Amino acid sequence: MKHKISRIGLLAVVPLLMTTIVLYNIDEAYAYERGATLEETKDAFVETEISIPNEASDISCAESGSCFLPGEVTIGVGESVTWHNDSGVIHTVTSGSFDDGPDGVFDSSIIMSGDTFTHTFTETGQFEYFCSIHPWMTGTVIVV
Ligand SMILES: [Cu+2]
Repeated sequence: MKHKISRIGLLAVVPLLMTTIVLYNIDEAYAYERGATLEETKDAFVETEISIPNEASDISCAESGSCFLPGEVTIGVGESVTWHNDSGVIHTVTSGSFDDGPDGVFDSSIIMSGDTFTHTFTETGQFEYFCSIHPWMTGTVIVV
């Protein structure tokens, strides 16, 4: 019985180890291919997630700050933010403000229910955004 357990353990560990080694090498190869270090390449894959919840289409989310969850994120240069439309209705993620209009940094156009939008931030700064369908929906991405 003891033998059986260790053999099963080995069967599980060996493929896992091999997968890890293969994945690490793919990462490294990809980094070199782009002329970047492995660290720089890993940084580029850091992704921050923001949820658009069902409550977003109700104006009261503005008071509780829950139109985008979280409403404010801080990321590093070169990192990405992905917005998930977890609600049952359409939204947009548009940089700028409803009063001043889109500033052209990013604009998802319509995000269908269940879909996502990703933007990679290549410069530092504070980026305000809103939903062009529900103007009370606002959020901030701070890039340092
Ligand atoms: Cu919206």
